[in-house]
Amino acid sequence: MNQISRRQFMASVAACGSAGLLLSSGIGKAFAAGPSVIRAQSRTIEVNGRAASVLGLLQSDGSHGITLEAGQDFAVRLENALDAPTLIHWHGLTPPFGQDGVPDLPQALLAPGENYDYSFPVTTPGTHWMHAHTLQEQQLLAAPLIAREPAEASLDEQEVVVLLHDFSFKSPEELLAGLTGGTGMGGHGGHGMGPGAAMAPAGGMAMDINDVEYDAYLANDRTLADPEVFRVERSGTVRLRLINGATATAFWIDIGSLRGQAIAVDGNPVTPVKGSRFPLAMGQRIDIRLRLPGEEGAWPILAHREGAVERTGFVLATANGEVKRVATSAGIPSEPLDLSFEASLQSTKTLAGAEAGRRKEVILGGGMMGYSWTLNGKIWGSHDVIEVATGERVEIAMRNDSMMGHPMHLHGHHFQVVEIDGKRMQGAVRDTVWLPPQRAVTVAFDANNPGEWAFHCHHLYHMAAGMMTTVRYAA
Ligand SMILES: [Cu+2]
Repeated sequence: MNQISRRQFMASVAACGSAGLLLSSGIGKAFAAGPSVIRAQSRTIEVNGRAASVLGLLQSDGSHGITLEAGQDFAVRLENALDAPTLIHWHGLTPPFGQDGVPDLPQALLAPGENYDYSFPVTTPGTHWMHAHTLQEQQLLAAPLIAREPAEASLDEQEVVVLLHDFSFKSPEELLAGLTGGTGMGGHGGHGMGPGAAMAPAGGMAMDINDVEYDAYLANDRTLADPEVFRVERSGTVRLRLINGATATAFWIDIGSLRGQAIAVDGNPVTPVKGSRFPLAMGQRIDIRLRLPGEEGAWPILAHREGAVERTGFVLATANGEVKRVATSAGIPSEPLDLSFEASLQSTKTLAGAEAGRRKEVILGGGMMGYSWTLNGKIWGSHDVIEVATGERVEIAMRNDSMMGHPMHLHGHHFQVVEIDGKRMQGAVRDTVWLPPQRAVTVAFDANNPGEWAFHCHHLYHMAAGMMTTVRYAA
């Protein structure tokens, strides 16, 4: 299929109502005509047959999130149409300090009715996303942010963008209180050896996998009872751009019988890795290129909750492919996330060859008891700032001494995974890396974007319970 008919095909797919395909929304939109507007607003979706009042980040044409081309500036007016203060972080972009969207680092929350114009060059193309850096993230204040490489426009492949989430009819404040015992600190929230606990690794201690029980798991706001169906072509090529926007849930992505390969993580290209199951922690993204069979059919793409039976997903189906119902329970629990996929990754670009000028050790600690999570023994507020110097290559050597996995995210930079459990490597370039219990991962980054940048666990409640610090350097 040539490019023109591809575009026509995709346009017809869009016309059929696949709102999740962010087709051409914002592409090539003349920023000269002014910034794109993203409005933080409330909206209603249906979950498990009930109306759910959630939040969203919508453009005026109703599309969720934004797609733009690398090389263009990120020129976005954020409008707060909520009745509460908010601020949005551009996860995966590397704006100058001041436009990162983390409350008080340094920008203040926008009051209801307030706007802010963001403008900076997009230097890190790829599959990214935007989300509130507050408990509002749990209320689905999150959306795709896709920065396409211009060269990708000429590829004969269909793009499918899906944001995963975990959903509760409870408020995030209620969920947090359930974990902390309602005191902010202390208490145990009645967790114990529930469905998320157990599994005994080498040390024989119990490992905690999931600490929040949700009412549903969503893929583009939908469950498997009513999944989004993307119409695809026989023998076509599809690029999945998958975003784990869940606040407290890691997934295994399962592409079933299809043949696929991971081609990028957190927006950064990797040497393709074939597989049928790929781990995706909170905050992370994965691009998977799929080749569809030559016959009619329908293929569910599933996101299986780590260490549990629940799953969500969406369906790729040819024009006449029959879509069958997939149960929301897989019947048997999935494995906990591990580092075998991470260890197989090789970036197609490496950071500039400089030796690390500085190595900082960060111990991940804390636990379900008292629901306190720490970096180097400290919680946010009494944290030790990680001081580095402009221009140096910095390594952050993380070791997880806790019994729960943590997706660690550094703002303002992309880093390279250079060591797993003491073994040196030229691993993936990414912005969020998974630290399973009792494992060690070292990442390296170039200090080329001065400021004071959040560095934290991307499990929302771990962050809220203290698992955050900053990396700081002056220009
Ligand atoms: Cu964590």
